[in-house]
Amino acid sequence: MDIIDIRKHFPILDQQVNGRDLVYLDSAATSQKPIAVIDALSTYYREYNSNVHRGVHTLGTKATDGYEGAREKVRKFIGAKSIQEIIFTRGATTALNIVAQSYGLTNVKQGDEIVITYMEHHANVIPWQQVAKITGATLKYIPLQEDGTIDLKDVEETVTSNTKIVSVMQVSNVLGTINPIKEIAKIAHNHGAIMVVDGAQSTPHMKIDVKDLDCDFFAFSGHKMGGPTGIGALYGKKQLLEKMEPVEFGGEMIDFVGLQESTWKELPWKFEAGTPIIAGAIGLGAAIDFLEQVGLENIEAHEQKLAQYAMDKMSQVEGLTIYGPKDHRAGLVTFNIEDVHPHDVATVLDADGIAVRAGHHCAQPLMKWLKVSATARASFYLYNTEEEIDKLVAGIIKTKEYFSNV
Ligand code: 7TS
Repeated sequence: MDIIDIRKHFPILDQQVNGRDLVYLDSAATSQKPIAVIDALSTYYREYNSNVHRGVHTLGTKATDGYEGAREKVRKFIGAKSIQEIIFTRGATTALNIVAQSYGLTNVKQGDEIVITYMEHHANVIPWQQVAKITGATLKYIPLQEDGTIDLKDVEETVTSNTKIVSVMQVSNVLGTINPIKEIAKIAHNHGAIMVVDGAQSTPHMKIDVKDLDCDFFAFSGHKMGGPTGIGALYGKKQLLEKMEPVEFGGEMIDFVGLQESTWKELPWKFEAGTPIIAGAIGLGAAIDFLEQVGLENIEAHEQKLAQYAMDKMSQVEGLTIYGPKDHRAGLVTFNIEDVHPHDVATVLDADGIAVRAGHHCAQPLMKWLKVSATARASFYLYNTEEEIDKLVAGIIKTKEYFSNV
C-alpha cells in the first residue's frame, strides 16, 4: 500500500487548518471520501439523475441499474447469499432500529431477555431498551473484563433459554476491542436466540463475511467507509426477513393497494418505502470498489500497524490513560490526560490542525463503566501515517504541559 498514492485520492486531506497541515484522526465518526465517490455522486446528478424502479425511460433505467448494482456490490462485499438479504437504510442506526421494531416487537414477549454489552453504541442500546419497555422483556448486559474485552464465559452465563436476541458490536468505537462475534453467535444460537451485529466500526476496516459469522442481522453505515452520509445497509437472513413486517409504509414498497388492505413487494424492496437513497447507494458502491482495489487485508494491516505504533508512543506519555485492550485492537486510541478535560485536549490539538473527537462517543453506559464522563479519541483510516501519530503525540505532550502551567 503506497500511502502517498492513497492520500492523493482524498483531496480534503491536502489542506491547512489553523495554519498547520490537517491531521484528520476522526474517521470513526466519519471517514473522508475518495475522489471516486465524489465523482460517482456528481456523475449521477449531472448525467442520469432519475427516480428508480418506475419509468421505462433511459435515465430511469440507468439510475435503477446504478442503484441495484450497488446492492449487488454490498452483497458481495459482506458475503451475503442473495441481494434479497440487503436492505438499504440511512445507516447503522436505522438498520438496528428496523430489527428492533420489526423483529423485536413481534418476537419478544414478557419474561424474555435481550442481551447486549456494556460497550455498545447508543444505536445498539436504546432500540432494545424500547423493545424491552414495550414488551416487558429484560435488557441484560454482558460484563466486560478490566481491559475492555469480552470473556466468552460471561456470554455463556448471561445468555439463557429465555434470551431471544443477542446484539453486539463487532468493533468498539471507544475501546477498539474486536469482539469474537462468531463465537458469541454460536452461544446465542445454542440457546435459540438470534444474533444481531453492529458492524459500523468493523465493515470499513476488515473483511466481513456474514455467512462465516453466521449472524442473523448485520448493520453498517456507508459514511465510515468512504461512502456518502445518509446510506448504509441492513443484512438479514432471508428466512427471517421474509416473516418480518416493514416498519415504513408508502410508495415503492407495495405490490397491491386496496382501500383497506395492501400487500408488499418481495424482499428487499418491502423494507424500502419511498424514493430511496439513490445517489447515496451509488456512492457507497463506488466506495466499495475503491476499498476493494486497495484491498481490505492491506487496509487492516496498515491500521494494525498504526494502532500498535500509536499504543507504543502514547503509552510512553506520563499521565495518559489509554482505554481498551493492549493488543488485538482496532485502529483507534481513546485516552484521557490527567486533570485535563477531553474537550480542552481536542481544542488545543485543533489549534495545531489535529482533528480528534472528545465526548462520550454515544456510549454513556460504557463511560459509566469506565468511571469517566468523557474521553478523547484518535481514530485512523487507510490514509493516516505514522508521522501524523507523531504529531498527535507531540500535541498531547504540548497540551499536558500547557495545562500543568495554568
Ligand atoms: N454503532 C457504532 C459502533 C458506531 O460507532 C456508530 C457511530 C453507530 C453505530 C451509529 O452509526 P450511524 O452512522 O448510524 O450514526 N459512531 C460514531 C462515533 O464513534 N463518533 O461519531 C459517530
